[in-house]
Amino acid sequence: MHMSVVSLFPEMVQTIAEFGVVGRARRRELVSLEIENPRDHTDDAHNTVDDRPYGGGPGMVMKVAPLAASIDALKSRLPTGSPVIYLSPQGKVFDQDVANRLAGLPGMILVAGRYEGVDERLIESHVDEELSLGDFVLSGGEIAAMAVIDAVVRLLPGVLGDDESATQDSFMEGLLDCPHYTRPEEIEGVAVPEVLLSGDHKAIARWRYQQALGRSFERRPDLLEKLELTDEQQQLLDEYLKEQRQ
Ligand code: 4H6
Repeated sequence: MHMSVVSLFPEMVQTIAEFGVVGRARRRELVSLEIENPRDHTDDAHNTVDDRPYGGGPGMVMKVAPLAASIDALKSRLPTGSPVIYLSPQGKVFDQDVANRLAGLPGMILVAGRYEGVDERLIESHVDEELSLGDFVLSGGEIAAMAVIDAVVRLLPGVLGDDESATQDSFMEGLLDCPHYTRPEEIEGVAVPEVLLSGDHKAIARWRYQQALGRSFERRPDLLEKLELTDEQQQLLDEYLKEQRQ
């Protein structure tokens, strides 16, 4: 897959993309990453990429021309069918379903905004999709773009080893994860749940699934509403809630 980012801080993007799962995927050439700096697409002496907002007010707005030239340059080098995605608080919410859809594409161009964002006409003329990580504000779009890259790259075939694949379990899909424990068996009087030491793989799988259901119900009821529980799932959840109350 061919990833690319338009950013005024290319070193920031480059550095994040050297580590962990994404860094390894790049070294194995499962993913390519190109970064385009709008400042390299200016023609004035000061390499101006921003200007004052029409209508007045504080802050600056990113100019169309350097961004458009950056996107056009990347488009000429990326496979057709690579959409331009702008990360902003005004976008549709990015979730695992969106990540799965993007993982099926040949590539993408992620546009990271700075200042107060970009001139709206750039969005109209050059952006295919506007995405948001959620209802919070970052100082720039780079970290949001890197979050999208990370979430998508880990879905690509061959990127995660068998050990790392979190959702081998189609069961657990759409639920919060169960709690995890490692050695030692006891820390300051707090023991690992007994079932995890039992060696009973069926009982362990049942407990983990019950924990996932219970925690989802308590912390993210919106996730359970999307699922529509079977009688068996409802029973497991009822048992979890009964045990919590004791
Ligand atoms: C576009 C427009 C994404 C990008 C404005 C980006 C949060 C998210 C940005 C801005 C982002 C998200 C500039 C607005 C700084 C606030 C960069 N913030 N901002 N939720 N910031 O995905 O001021």
